[in-house]
Amino acid sequence: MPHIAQVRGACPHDCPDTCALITTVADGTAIKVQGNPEHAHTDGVLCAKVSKYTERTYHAGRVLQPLKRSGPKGSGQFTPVSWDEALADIAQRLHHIAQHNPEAILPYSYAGTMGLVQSESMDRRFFHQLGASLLDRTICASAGSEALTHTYGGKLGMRVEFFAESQLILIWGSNSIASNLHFWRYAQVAKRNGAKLVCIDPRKSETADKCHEHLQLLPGTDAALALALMHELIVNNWLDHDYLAQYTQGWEALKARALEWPPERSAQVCGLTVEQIQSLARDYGTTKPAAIRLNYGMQRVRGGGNAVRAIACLPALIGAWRNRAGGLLLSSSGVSPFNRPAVQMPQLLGQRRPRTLNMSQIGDVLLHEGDAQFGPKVQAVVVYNSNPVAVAPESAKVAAGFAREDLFTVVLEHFMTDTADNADYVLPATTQLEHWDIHGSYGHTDVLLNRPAIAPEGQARSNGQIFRDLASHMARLDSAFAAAHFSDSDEALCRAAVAHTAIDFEELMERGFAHIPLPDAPFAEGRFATPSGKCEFDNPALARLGINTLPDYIPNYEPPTADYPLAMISPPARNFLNSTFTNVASLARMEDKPMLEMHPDDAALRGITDGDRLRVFNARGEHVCHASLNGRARLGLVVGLGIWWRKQGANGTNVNELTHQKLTDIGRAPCFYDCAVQVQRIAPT
Ligand SMILES: Nc1nc2c(c(=O)[nH]1)N[C@H]1C(S)=C(S)[C@@H](COP(=O)(O)OP(=O)(O)OC[C@H]3O[C@@H](n4cnc5c(=O)[nH]c(N)nc54)[C@H](O)[C@@H]3O)O[C@H]1N2
Ligand SMILES: Nc1nc2c(c(=O)[nH]1)N[C@H]1C(S)=C(S)[C@@H](COP(=O)(O)OP(=O)(O)OC[C@H]3O[C@@H](n4cnc5c(=O)[nH]c(N)nc54)[C@H](O)[C@@H]3O)O[C@H]1N2
Ligand code: SF4
Ligand SMILES: [Mo]
Repeated sequence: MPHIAQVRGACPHDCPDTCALITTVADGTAIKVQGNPEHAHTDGVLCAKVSKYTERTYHAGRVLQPLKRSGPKGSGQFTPVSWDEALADIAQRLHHIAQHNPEAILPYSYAGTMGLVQSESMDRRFFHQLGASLLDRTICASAGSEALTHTYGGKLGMRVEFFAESQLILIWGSNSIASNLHFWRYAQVAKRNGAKLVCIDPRKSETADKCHEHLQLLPGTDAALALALMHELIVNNWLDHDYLAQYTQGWEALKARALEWPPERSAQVCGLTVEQIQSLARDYGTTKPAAIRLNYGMQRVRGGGNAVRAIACLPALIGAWRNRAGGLLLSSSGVSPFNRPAVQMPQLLGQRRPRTLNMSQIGDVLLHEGDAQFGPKVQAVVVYNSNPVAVAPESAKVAAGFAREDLFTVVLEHFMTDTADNADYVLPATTQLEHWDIHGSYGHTDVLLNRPAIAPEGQARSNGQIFRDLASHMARLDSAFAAAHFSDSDEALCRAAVAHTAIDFEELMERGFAHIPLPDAPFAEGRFATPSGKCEFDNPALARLGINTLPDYIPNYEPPTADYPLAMISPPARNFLNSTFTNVASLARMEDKPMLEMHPDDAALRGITDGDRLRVFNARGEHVCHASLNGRARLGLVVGLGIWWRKQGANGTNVNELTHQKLTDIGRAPCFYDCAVQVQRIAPT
């Protein structure tokens, strides 16, 4: 009889759902990964991607031993080496650079795994001790998060489970079925109880298909829509005057701004009809409880921060916050109880104040020669939990940066991604089934513990272990790295994260999850986390940042032009998670190949039929893919679902060949969905 065990864990992916997992292990091999039925949000259900987790874990392409580059940069030629050889050499190289210029070393990481230990613990201690450049982690959510913080005082909002009790749900800039499945399950309960669902999205997404109404606005025009909704709430007096008077700041000023936006004006800007806007305003002004599931899809444009501020004001106008099933949810990560300073030890920087480099401009950063303002040229980059060559904007520059022969690059990875191809060393990392971690969530308000279900595959080591081992090699060159805090185990780091908080580690060990104690309706009686304690419609602090203190509509950087007449967005494909899973055969088959969704009229104008091979291009570059006339793109819009690896593309590029490195109004974030292109059919040869 095989020995069967069931191990509790957490999904590590960058997804608001943070599901609780149960892995079935037979004689040391993981045979099944399922949702934990005891965890209410997960409810025993996983998405298609993580249901296939064993296929990814035991994938033949896993990197299972340290690799050293043996050919030219980017040639993909590597030789296996021992851990000791790799770590000793890396420590030497980093130490050598750090002696003269620690800021010439740059860590580059994002949320390939969201666990606190494997994404922001021992790595931070290591780079703080070194004095390396700091990384501004802006690639996903900082426009929206900072905008929300400038309005509510934090990344706070409705509890996701209470959407089940709402009577009206605006699903705004979110393809929930694809990217927030467990929220969608609550919306379905509400729908069965008579709620109306409205989707606000330029693309007719899988979610739009299932909503009662769909407002297919032009990308980057959400602030104009929100201001017109306010206009209608004001002229029809669908306002909660008492809530406005007690719990908001700057109402008179916001009112004056909103009155500049009659629906006729917004309809023009948004590419909607006046009736659509009036009807949405009527629903929003007269239905209780009314809830907004705002998501990050609408903040990847120049005015993304202002748009989030405008939308975030809406619930206060109608007093929606009074009910636990009313209000808005963008991110719940502000309730995290984790003791990050204990885990990351910023004090290891001492008196040093290294520069901060923006990950969303990694192309320009790596190509910069260095000067007084920028500081030293980047000489070494250590990448983990991210695949910048595929996911960062304007990838021709990113690829050129990583191809620099004089850049020393270390990549901790599971697979030979586009980024790993450019490494000097690739270090094999464990997956979630092989290591400890602890997780908060940005879509619900529980904490989860992940225990290792199986032993590390091959010679893989956890990120935590790799930075501990690197520190122990550094200790031979610099005694500061011999300190005891460089030996804390991954499990000890999990414990330290919740020590002296409301979360009981023993409960996590037993059940795998714990609830953060919270009120049902966070802003029912104001109590915003802002300096004024109010919802800050008008936020004077923004003036110091050079930003309009009232939310405003800011047009896109790249409105369509004669040369590039089509707006391109590139939201996630349902069966991939950013560039993760694109190499898992069963999932890649479902997404088929890189596609560009087009409106049939835009296609006909260019002699394009469904399935044709296309050139999508602008002044920055060109991407070859295939036409999909599936009815999802509106007129004037094309949609390149992401994010394939560059090397999977027909001409060795992906959609980010076309995107630019300009930043959002608030939050210094990329503008992936603010991008104009032209499309041409490629004649079959
Ligand atoms: N299956 C799957 N799930 C994922 C991911 C994935 O890659 N695959 N990625 C994860 C990550 S990292 C994140 S950040 C989230 C992302 O998920 P979301 O926060 O939901 O954001 P996006 O998927 O970028 O975009 C969501 C929707 O916004 C629409 N949109 C684009 N531009 C605009 C606009 O200007 N206005 C409006 N109103 N809508 C617009 C897009 O068409 C898309 O349907 O999902 C996570 N979940
Ligand atoms: N055009 C366009 N570009 C986009 C977006 C878009 O919508 N359109 N979305 C943007 C968004 S929202 C985001 S969040 C970023 C995401 O960009 P990234 O954060 O780079 O996410 P992934 O592409 O999933 O790459 C994560 C990598 O981490 C690795 N990994 C996972 N777990 C571990 C681990 O435990 N250890 C180590 N060492 N490695 C691990 C995986 O194998 C994977 O290769 O992309 C952005 N790029
Ligand atoms: S990717 Fe999201 S929906 Fe899928 S298992 Fe992970 S947390 Fe759950
Ligand atoms: Mo993201």
